[in-house]
Amino acid sequence: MSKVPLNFWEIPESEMKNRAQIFSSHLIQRRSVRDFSNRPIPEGVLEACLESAVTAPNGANLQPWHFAVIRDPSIKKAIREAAEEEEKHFYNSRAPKEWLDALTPIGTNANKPFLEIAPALVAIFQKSEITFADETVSRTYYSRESVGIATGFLISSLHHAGLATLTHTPSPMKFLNKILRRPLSEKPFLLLVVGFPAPNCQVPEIARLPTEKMVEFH
Ligand code: IYR
Repeated sequence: MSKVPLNFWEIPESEMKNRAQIFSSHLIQRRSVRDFSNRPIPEGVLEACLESAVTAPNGANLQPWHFAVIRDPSIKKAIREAAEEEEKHFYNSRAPKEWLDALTPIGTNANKPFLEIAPALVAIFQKSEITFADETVSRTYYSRESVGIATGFLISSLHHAGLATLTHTPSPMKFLNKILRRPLSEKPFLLLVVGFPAPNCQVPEIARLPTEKMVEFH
């Protein structure tokens, strides 16, 4: 394989810690939002954030992801109806009691009005195979890790751009293949709800563990 020089973005050492702290002080403000406004997303913002998402490191550079952006109200409605159907089963029978107990402080239930109210949903698919331009097919590698990292990039970019998100995972999510006409070789990974919070939006009062409880240095 031919190689090209790395275009490394050198930051003066005296600025590095400050930059890291500014970044974390902004990321710390991110919260999952469940009460969305129908305020439209300014043009080009979501598109630019998707440009960031697809830069994620990924297995063998096969880029094993597909992002379906849904703004059409009739498709959002179909997704809400299908998701609520699955969620009803989850909350009424499928979820073990410990799981429901863990969710009590968050206050979630089977109603998902935000799937219709928020201006955009991004359905993220994990590809098990890739078809190249010459129509040959390759399996993908580390696709779950790759898609997870790309989703993290997307969530961070959207937050940085001034938008709120919710990582929504109705289970199972097969209905997304049907509604969005994606092949079965693509597994729905996550449904990201994107928009502005509703005026006076409230979020659960949660505490994050002290960082030193989760990080160690050797
Ligand atoms: N998918 C369900 C349940 C749910 C699960 C977890 I883990 C959460 O952090 C939040 C909700 C729902 O969306 O309601």
